[in-house]
Amino acid sequence: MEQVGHAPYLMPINNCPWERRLSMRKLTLITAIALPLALAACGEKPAGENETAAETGPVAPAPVEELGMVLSDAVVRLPAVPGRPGAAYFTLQSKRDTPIRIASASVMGAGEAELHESIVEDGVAMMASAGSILMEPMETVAFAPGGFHVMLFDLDATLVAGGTTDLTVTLDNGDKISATALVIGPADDLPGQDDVGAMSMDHGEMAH
Ligand SMILES: [Cu+2]
Repeated sequence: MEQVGHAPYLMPINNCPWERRLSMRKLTLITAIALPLALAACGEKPAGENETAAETGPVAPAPVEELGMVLSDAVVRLPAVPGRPGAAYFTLQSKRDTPIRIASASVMGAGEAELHESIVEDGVAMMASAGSILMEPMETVAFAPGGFHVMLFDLDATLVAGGTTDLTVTLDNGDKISATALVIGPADDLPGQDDVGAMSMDHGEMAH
């Protein structure tokens, strides 16, 4: 039986410069998103949330539902320094009535991809391999800055900001769910991120 859970290595988050920067940017990002939502909630634009969000940043590709799973908000963020790793984020919703595990993820144009989790140990932000990630029936798991993310290595030149690529999530039973991922630059905001960060952290404790 394959061991799951955290791999025995940790790296300082400053090996992951976009993560460190993103944690500082999160407040700015939340403010930028909360404001238009608050305005929309005032009744100014009854059904215009998506349009409002689109005006402030890139538009997330449509969700894909396959095999009882809904994959949405797939984004690939390019590194600030070419040659360094990039990161991928997405939201996966299970509509299954049995638990499943996310075993791996891959991105077209990235030579390698690892499931990582940002954590804080002794007050220091670190990241570690996330192993395989349990999804309970009907659970939604967000891969977002500050929590789970996919680290992408060996990015090729086909990945350019403003373009798209394919992101595939593989479950532990071999099922694969693919969606179009938006490629954004290192300084671009993630589209559609009004529920990121802290809320994804409760999936972090894997009792193994
Ligand atoms: Cu990482």
